[in-house]
Amino acid sequence: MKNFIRLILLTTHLFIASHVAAQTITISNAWARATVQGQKATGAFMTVTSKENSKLVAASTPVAGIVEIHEMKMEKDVMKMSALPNGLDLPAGKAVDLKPGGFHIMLMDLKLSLTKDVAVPLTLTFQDSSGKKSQQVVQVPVSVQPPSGQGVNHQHGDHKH
Ligand SMILES: [Cu+2]
Repeated sequence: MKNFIRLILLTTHLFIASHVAAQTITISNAWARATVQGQKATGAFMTVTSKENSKLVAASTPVAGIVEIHEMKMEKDVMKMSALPNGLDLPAGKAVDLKPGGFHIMLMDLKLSLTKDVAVPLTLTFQDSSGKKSQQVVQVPVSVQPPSGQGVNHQHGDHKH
């Protein structure tokens, strides 16, 4: 009986801890681009707002062998993308957009095709200014087009893989 009560307390504690983390960092408009058969990589996009200075330092999902946080930018008229070695800065209170043509979460070594209307669980690891890490799991819907209201004018951002 004692163990049972302890288990309840522990579960409650975990619940509160994850609830606090969810309030500090808000994720909206998440989506991942659908893939065709044989395609090994795609991008996931979202808007991330942190109440305190924080960083997105890592991401993972069971559907991809490698997940990296990427930046895409023009370099001498050529679109280039590269991994952010120190993660993505999330300044306090600022909505940071991950969208086609800009920052994105790169899913590589895909284990299966991402067909539209399924959702992919994505675990995001954040690090606050004191170095403390926290994780948040987001269910990312797979879509062919960005959801309405996000990045619709950025069609040039398609990845060439
Ligand atoms: Cu990329």
